[in-house]
Amino acid sequence: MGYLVFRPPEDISLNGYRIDKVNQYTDTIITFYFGLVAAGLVYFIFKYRSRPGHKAVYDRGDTKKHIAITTAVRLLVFLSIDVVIETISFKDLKEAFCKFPKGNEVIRIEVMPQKFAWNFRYPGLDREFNTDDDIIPAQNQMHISVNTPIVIQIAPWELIHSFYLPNFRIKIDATPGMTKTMWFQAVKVSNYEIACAELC
Ligand SMILES: [Cu+2]
Repeated sequence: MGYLVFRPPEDISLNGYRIDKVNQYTDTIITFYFGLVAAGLVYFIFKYRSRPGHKAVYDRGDTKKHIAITTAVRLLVFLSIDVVIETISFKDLKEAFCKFPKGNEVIRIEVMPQKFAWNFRYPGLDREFNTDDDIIPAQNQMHISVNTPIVIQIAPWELIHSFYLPNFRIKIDATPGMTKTMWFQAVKVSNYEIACAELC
């Protein structure tokens, strides 16, 4: 299917293409339906306008025929938008995002939210957070290895914030009282932005 021109930030993650695919499908299908509805509206306004020899009438659209057409369109929209997007999303969750990597090569990082900033903590050699060998880099800096699964957890602090890595297609809300985890993997070496997607 040919997609509309839409240029997301460069994707350098293993599974980011899945997010892009859902976004592109959503953009394409809603643009198609919007175009269809807008064109129909213009066409019918013109066709049934008041003019000499033709009086405009008010129609409640509640005859059996109208209800049948409306139901068919609703069903079509539900099946081609909602059902398709849900199906792709659940497949992505099952095959990638909820399938957390395990093993010694996994790097764990704790993300500690702060107003307008992010702090990070690495567990050190013992692989446990909150021990003497934890490593804390300079503020707003997260260093990761390429081609290595990274599991991040957001500390459940009293702050609303949203951890956003546009180039990895990763976005997690920091929610007071909840420790949230997510994983991703880089496939390219470079420097990328760490953003916040929620005014803190
Ligand atoms: Cu924020």
